[in-house]
Amino acid sequence: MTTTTASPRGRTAPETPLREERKGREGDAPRADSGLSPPAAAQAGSEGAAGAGTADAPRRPRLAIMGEFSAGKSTLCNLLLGTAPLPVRVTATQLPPVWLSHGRDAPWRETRDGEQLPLDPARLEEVSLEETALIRMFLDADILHLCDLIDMPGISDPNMSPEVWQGVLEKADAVLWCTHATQAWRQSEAAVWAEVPERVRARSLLLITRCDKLLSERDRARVLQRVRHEAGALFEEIFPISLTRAIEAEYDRQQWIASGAEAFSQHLLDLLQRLAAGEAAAERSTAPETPRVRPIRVRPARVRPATARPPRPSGPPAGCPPAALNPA
Ligand SMILES: Nc1nc2c(ncn2[C@@H]2O[C@H](COP(=O)(O)OP(=O)(O)OP(=O)(O)O)[C@@H](O)[C@H]2O)c(=O)[nH]1
Ligand SMILES: [Mg+2]
Repeated sequence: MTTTTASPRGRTAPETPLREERKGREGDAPRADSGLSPPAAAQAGSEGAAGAGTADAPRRPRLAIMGEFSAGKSTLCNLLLGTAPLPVRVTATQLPPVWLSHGRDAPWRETRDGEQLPLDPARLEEVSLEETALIRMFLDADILHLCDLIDMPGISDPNMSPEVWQGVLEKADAVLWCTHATQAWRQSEAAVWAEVPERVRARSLLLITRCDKLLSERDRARVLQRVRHEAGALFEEIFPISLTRAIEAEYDRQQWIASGAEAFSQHLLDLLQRLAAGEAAAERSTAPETPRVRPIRVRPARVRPATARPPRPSGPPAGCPPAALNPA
């Protein structure tokens, strides 16, 4: 992970990602590395704090990762990030929403009272659920050039009041919903999904995770058919995937494709470009000057330990999966 260790001072900020929609104007935004503490940078609308682009670009699309506990939400986030800053466990992690943006600022958490306090990323799981509404983290990850990722708590977590994730969801542009293959698309999931605004639902993706747990092709086909029947109309697209096999695949193209990651990541890239174009169009309708949308290319990403990330090679070796996400 590439966050810095500078500690922000605790303070109360009137404008935060959680409580106030960012207007998407970057002309007044200082750079994320401007030396402001993270809360101050957030108030000023820095790149890292608000998922914004450069001074002439609209803010980045925001993807919320949702689903039942242990559905693979954090595993998916780590796969997309190509590193592993988020804890992945068999049992529920019971973390508040974790909002990840591009940048190098130190992480912080926002209390339910709106106070922003410094946070030790190595002690993420010690964060008090009762007191904390949101965690903000900043990474120098390729995917975060294209979008912000928000790793949400499990929808049925009894310790997490729905208001917490509902407040964050209001800020999202689309959702990547993870559902366990072995118990896919339960009533509890459908009930929560019905509460999500149509604006978000229409461009969201459903991932049937843990497909490696379905042992026969026949079982996989059956589950996919049922989920398509029950939820096909509720999502833009549905993808069966094994997240663990996608992570293990690294540059093994055949395993990457077989895991389902290829089809999903190609669609995700397309979705992000459409979301970015939509943001740009919204900007054009209100701003006098036309903002630019960053062009993106496809290049592989791999999951590496958060603490020991080697330098990215200048180019992928022959035969690597051209599927994961990387900006130009
Ligand atoms: N076999 C298999 N295991 C998976 C897959 N995706 C995730 N897991 C495992 O499922 C467990 C839970 O994964 P997490 O990513 O922590 O799930 P989560 O949805 O973030 O869980 P909470 O944050 O607790 O709600 C971990 O042991 C993962 O390794 C998958 O595709 N296949
Ligand atoms: Mg998790």
